[in-house]
Amino acid sequence: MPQIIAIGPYSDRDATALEQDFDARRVASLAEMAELPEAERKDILAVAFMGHDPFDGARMDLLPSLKAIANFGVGYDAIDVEAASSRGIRVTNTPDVLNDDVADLAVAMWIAQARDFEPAMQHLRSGDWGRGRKLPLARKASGRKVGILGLGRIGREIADRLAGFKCEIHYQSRSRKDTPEGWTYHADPVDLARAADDLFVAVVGGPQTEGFVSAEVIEALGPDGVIVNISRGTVIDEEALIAALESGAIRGAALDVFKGEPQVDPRLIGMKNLLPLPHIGSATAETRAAMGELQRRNLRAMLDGREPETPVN
Ligand code: 8YV
Repeated sequence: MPQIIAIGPYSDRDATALEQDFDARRVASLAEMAELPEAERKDILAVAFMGHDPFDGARMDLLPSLKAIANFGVGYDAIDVEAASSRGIRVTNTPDVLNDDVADLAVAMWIAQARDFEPAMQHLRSGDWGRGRKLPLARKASGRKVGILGLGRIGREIADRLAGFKCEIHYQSRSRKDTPEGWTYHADPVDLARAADDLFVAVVGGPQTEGFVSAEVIEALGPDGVIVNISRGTVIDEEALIAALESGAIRGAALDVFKGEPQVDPRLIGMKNLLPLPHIGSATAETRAAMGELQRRNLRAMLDGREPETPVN
């Protein structure tokens, strides 16, 4: 019976490596794992997990021999780590290897919003440019006051890039960080939004940050502000964001993540002042390869009884 199970939509490369190196059985989702007969679940020692469906205590209990969960991703908000710890299950994630990609994407989305990429492309594709029609002017990106919510590994990479765009850097974090001179710390997210022209959401997901970007934060940003979210959909009060985008209380938003994704609120999909992307922050061949390798090194270490490289608990 299999001892390793790989759960999630792995690339061919990662699927092959998991099958060859670990003799892993593969299933598409936690729901599919739950459907396996007990005889095929009871000896499973480790899960290579990829996805965002809740991996809670009840699902862990379906795998009574489980000792390790190696998550494919830096964010592990889908995994109930407390439930894992109380069952003696080790959890690992894949930090750092994706910082560049996620920060690149955040900055790209911010520029695309400021410079109105979508209407500009539409202007060309529709033939309006060729017909000599006028395109309204966009807005400058460089030199803005930017607020980074969460100056962790990814938030820091975003801030470093924006400093190169001559931006004034403001940030909010649980504690003041060691930063270059001139970066301004704000203890409160509303104060951060008030001080910033645009807001980048880079805090971790999970219950402790749910709705952190509240109606008050969104309003404090003001009618020229853009919100960029590369973290988790749960961090933003999506109802408040939809209301602000509809009323023009903010200029726009660029979201790579959504509440309840991959289902996206249909009101968001149709909005002209929203740039939506289907959670592609880490989705480059190079970074996904590095994430897969780190996941497998963690998995191997846990199976061998060694300390994994990037433990969560
Ligand atoms: C996902 C992510 O891991 O690392 C994270 O936290 O959200 C992404 O990189 C990826 O979408 C696979 O689920």
